[in-house]
Amino acid sequence: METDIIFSGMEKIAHKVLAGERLGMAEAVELYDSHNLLGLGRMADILNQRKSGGRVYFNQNRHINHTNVCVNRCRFCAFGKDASEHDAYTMSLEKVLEAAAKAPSTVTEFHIVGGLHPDLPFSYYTQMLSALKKSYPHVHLKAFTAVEIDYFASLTGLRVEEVLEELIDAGLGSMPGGGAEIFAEEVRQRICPEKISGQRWLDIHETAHRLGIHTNATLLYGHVESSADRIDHLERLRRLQDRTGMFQAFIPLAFHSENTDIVKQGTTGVDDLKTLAMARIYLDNFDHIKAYWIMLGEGIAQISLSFGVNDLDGTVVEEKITHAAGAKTSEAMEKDHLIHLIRSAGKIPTERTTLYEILEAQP
Ligand code: V47
Repeated sequence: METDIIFSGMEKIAHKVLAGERLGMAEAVELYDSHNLLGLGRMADILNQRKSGGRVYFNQNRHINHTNVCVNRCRFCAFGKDASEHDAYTMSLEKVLEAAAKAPSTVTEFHIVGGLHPDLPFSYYTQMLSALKKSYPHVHLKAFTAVEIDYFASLTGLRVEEVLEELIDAGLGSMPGGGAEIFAEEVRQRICPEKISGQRWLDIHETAHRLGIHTNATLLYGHVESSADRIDHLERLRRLQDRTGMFQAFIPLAFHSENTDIVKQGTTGVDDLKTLAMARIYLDNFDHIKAYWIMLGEGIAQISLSFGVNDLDGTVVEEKITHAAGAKTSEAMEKDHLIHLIRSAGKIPTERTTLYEILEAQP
């Protein structure tokens, strides 16, 4: 039977997954380490089809990175700078508004993240959100990673809840998934010793969820971690999602090594596809698995739509973080091209808002 061939060597796990049962960590590592890429992909595709019925979501967004000055100098990051470096920058609020003004009027989301600046006051961030909201009331503000929220709490002496409440009052709509990196303590210590712990990242997302704020989650993979570390990361996210249900999308981030302190070739196409498919299979309580084409390249991002992915991010515009680390992709994609990629993968391009309300489906 065809199913026997495609799931060759992974029949027992395939049976369990397709029956809708949860995988344990040991089984997931076994699956991850198998070389049956098509079997893994087929499982993920079947689950994805059941959840999304062939829809692939995308949104029209613009990234705004207000500063690259950062007191945390993570070893994997080529974006963060000391204030004294020649290419350090910090945008005034006028410059932030100018950047926003360059976005086409069809943009529905600003994705705003930056470094941990030693001198900017918390009012800079609340004023930024208020000013953007005033000029663009219809645009959703997906802003600040848990790492930034933690930093604002230490800047102000406020509790995380209080920081979030002030940001919500100023216009915060949801939080992006950055800063999660890898939760496994030993590996996290090696790649970003100054960053908040994985548990702190999870606690801040839980607090945001309690306040009604949806968030995303990421995993930085392809550096010095093992497949067991990756599954451990997914396990911690799955447990939190069981409690809150407020994560929207999971986005694996493929490590780029140029200008970083970690010497490593980039991830491979097979590893990228396996990671996206594993995420769909393991994170059975996440609705959306997102491919970030900026990091994956257009080709792998498109193929991933048959490996469990139901969301393709996005029009983006002016991506800085991955390009500082050597990304060869362009920094933006036209909506029509996104639609073309999705449609020619046999899927239904579906334009969404940040909160996954459907704006336009194009069968
Ligand atoms: O927080 C930093 C990671 C993140 C590198 O939530 C790197 O919708 C690879 O979080 N190689 C920023 N990754 C991107 C991000 C994101 C992207 C798209 C959508 C969403 C979302 C979130 O990129 C950082 C960090 O985790 N990163 N340096 C690097 N050299």
